[in-house]
Amino acid sequence: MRQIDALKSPRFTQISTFARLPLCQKLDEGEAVFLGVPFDDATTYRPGARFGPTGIRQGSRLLRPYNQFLDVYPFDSLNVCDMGDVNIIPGYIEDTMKIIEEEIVKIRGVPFIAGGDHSITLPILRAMYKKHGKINLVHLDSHYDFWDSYWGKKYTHGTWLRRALEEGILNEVVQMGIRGSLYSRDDVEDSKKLGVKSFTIRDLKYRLKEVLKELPSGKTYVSIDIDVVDPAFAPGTGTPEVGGLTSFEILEIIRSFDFSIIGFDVVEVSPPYDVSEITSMLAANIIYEGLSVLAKHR
Ligand SMILES: [Mn+2]
Repeated sequence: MRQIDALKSPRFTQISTFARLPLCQKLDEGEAVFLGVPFDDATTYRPGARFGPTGIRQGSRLLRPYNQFLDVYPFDSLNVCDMGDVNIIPGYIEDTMKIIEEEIVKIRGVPFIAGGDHSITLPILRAMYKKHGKINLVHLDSHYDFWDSYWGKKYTHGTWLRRALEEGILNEVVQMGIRGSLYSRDDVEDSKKLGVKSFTIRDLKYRLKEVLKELPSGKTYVSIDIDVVDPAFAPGTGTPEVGGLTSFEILEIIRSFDFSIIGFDVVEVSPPYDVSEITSMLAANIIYEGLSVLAKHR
């Protein structure tokens, strides 16, 4: 009779950590760590991204140790563990940003962060700057996110990139996947004024190889708004835009990354708007590919 080793079989009901990995025991554990930032008070449309870390952990249960496309065992080779969630303060954006920055500075491993809305990327970048000096940013999103303010307020999920540029913490910035209706033609002009290399969804769909040649080398932070993916493949998000990447396309783009990843986030996953965990599973797989790229290139 065949015996089943309960400890070796996948425990699909255990949902407490990313990919069923161990919880980190110390701040300096792991060459890469998973970290949740469950903050969504800076959203302008649908909320719910505060449940992103939980959803992504749940969507990660089926991840297996070996990545056949990059030929790496990311969890083993990076000794990945789950650091838990940052203790944010609901309703207090600036206090929460301070906490996020302080917490991330303390962590030794490369952080792979599950949002949360996109406002969390600003304090993460501040922490990266403290650790590494000026860094490059690769930003996948359907939105520019460099608007100056919303309702006269400087900190929202659509203004973090403008703030980071003003603070002088970024070197090269490449964003891709931009689409959807805009407030005005000025939005397009602003990317040139701000020195951001912006590629639209058409650039990605019609001439991806050329675009990928424009990516920076050296220390680079990757920020992925799940809404860069088409709502057909990622419905659980706060500000969906139709006509986006497929799930296959985004995984292939990440697999092609050929730079040194110093941090990585996937934001704007909103499980209350998700269907059959489709968005959470994709986000978990995006993080898996990011970990695999780090494992391959270190
Ligand atoms: Mn977006």
